[in-house]
Amino acid sequence: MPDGFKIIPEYLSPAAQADLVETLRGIAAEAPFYRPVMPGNGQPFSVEMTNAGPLGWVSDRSGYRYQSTHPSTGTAWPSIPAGILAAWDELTGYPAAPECCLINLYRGEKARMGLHRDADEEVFDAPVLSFSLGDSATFRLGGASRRGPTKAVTLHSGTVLVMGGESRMAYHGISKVFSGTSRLLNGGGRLNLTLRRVTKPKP
Ligand code: MD6
Ligand code: FE
Repeated sequence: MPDGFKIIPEYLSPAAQADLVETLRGIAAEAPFYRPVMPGNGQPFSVEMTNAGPLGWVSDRSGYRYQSTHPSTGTAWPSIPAGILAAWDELTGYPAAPECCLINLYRGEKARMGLHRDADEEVFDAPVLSFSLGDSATFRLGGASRRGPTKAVTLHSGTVLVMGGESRMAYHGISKVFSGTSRLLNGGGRLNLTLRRVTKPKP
């Protein structure tokens, strides 16, 4: 595995996972999950999304970007849960808080996320941190180019992934979600929280 790439299975206890799902229920009540579309062709994502934090990551026909409001309700995104902010401090040691907590919802056998890089931020010196909840999934980690080999890692509920250092700009994606492997979410499926610093911290 590349330098700076770390997987921490069972970082969240079953009780902490249940608490976090409850908190996310509240966030989704304020900022409903919606299905983004691809820039250009407007093809819908197979994953539904919402955000917490001062800046949310969105995609629509005009492109990918960060914005402070929900694209359909027009209101500010809810705050990032306190426990998640504490985990960011503990695991990244970065001297500023994350600004975006992207929340991905995978429902049904066809939900996946193609190979991509997290590259819409202004700064890349902070790691990206991700939390997995619910059904297990296959995470694919590639390298600096979209072509080339990938390694498969299974992410189970409660796992935290750190992509820092050399791995920060690596291609990655979710190739499969294994339906029925967790009972954490009512109705099944998988949630992923991806935390990122977007802007350069003020000195
Ligand atoms: C997912 N994760 O697990 C999608 N990106 O559903 C990501 O795209 C991701 O897990 C950057 C760093 C960690 C991640
Ligand atoms: Fe990503």
